[in-house]
Amino acid sequence: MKLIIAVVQDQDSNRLSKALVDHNFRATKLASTGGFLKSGNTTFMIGTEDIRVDRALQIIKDNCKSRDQLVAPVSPMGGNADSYVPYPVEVEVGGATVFVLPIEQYMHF
Ligand code: 2BA
Ligand code: 2BA
Repeated sequence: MKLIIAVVQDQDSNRLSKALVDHNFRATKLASTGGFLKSGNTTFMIGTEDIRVDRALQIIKDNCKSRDQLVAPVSPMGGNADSYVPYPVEVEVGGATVFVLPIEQYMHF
């Protein structure tokens, strides 16, 4: 079995959740925060059999869009003025950042 960890944008999380259920995948959703933008995103944990991993990845791909997001400048007060960017910067976020990990044991008590 594998554990798929997928960080997706909040806007895509309901659609992805529904698609996973529709395709009979079990999943857990966690509310998370991006280290860079410091805004909310959603982390899915999906435990599944090896042969179904590709299908799960395709569902994630089909349901998560990439979007441009503006990063507001943060005041250098108390921070490092060297890295201060005085104007908003656009970054491309997503569709999804995905990790696939081996599961040593899967138990359900
Ligand atoms: P954030 O950390 O809020 O990052 C949002 C977007 O900002 C990233 O989109 C990327 O385009 C940009 N970005 C992030 N760190 C950067 C940096 N050090 N320099 C320049 N630009 C940077 P994505 O790459 O699509 O990532 C979306 C979210 O996925 C991230 O939100 C983070 O929560 C997660 N993520 C991405 N890569 C990860 C990794 N290697 N490990 C753990 N989480 C990761
Ligand atoms: P939920 O996804 O809210 O699922 C609650 C219960 O609904 C499950 O109990 C199971 O009895 C049923 N269920 C869920 N998905 C189903 C499906 N596709 N088809 C038929 N029945 C389904 P548990 O199996 O005890 O799971 C409790 C919670 O543990 C789940 O909450 C989920 O958050 C997590 N979970 C279970 N299996 C997982 C997996 N393979 N990967 C990630 N999270 C899992």
